[in-house]
Amino acid sequence: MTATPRLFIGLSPPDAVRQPLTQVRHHVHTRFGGRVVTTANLHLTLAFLGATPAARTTELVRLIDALAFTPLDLTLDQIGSFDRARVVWIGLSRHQTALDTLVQALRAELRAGQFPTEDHPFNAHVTLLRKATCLTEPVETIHWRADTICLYESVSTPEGVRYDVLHRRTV
Ligand code: 2AM
Repeated sequence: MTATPRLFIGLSPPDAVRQPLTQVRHHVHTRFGGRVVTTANLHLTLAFLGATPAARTTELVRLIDALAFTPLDLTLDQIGSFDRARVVWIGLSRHQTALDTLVQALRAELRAGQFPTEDHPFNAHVTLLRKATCLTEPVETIHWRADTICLYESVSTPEGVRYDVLHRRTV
C-alpha cells in the first residue's frame, strides 16, 4: 500500500451476480464499444474517499464494522451513462430507500470522522464500460441480495486499474 492509497467503499457482488453482470457487460460492449471493466473490478460505489493517509484505514475498518447494515435487495434493470465521464453502467430504475439510507448513514459517519464526503445526490450504479456512451434503456433484471460491503484500494498498474479489497464485511 502507498502512503496515501486511493480508497473507496462499495458493495461487492457475489459470483452469482457477477455472472449476469458480465453477460450484460458483453451485450453493451458489443453495442457501444469502449473498454470493459474486468469482472473482478465490478462493484457498486457507496462513497469515494480518494487519497487517504494509510494510517487512517483502521478507522475506516471500524467505521464499516459499526455501520447499520443489513442485506439489501437490489434490482438492477437499467442501462445508462455518464456522458462526460464516458462511463456506461447498470443501475436501478426505481429508487431504493434502504440503499439511500445506507449511503446517508455512511456519509454521516465519514463526516463525523472528518473524512472527505460527497454532497451530490447518490446515483447507484455498477460501471460496466469506460470510454463509451450509450442511451438509457431497460435491460433484463438482475436481482442482487447485497450483503457485503468492502473498503477498496484503487491501484494503478501497467495492465490497468485494480480494486484491492482491504476489508470485507458480510452480514
Ligand atoms: P464509478 O463508480 O462511476 O465507476 C474507484 O475509482 C471507484 O470510485 C469507481 O467506481 C469510480 O467511479 C468511483 N468514484 C466516485 N467518485 C469518484 C471520483 N471523484 N474520482 C474517481 N472515482 C470516483
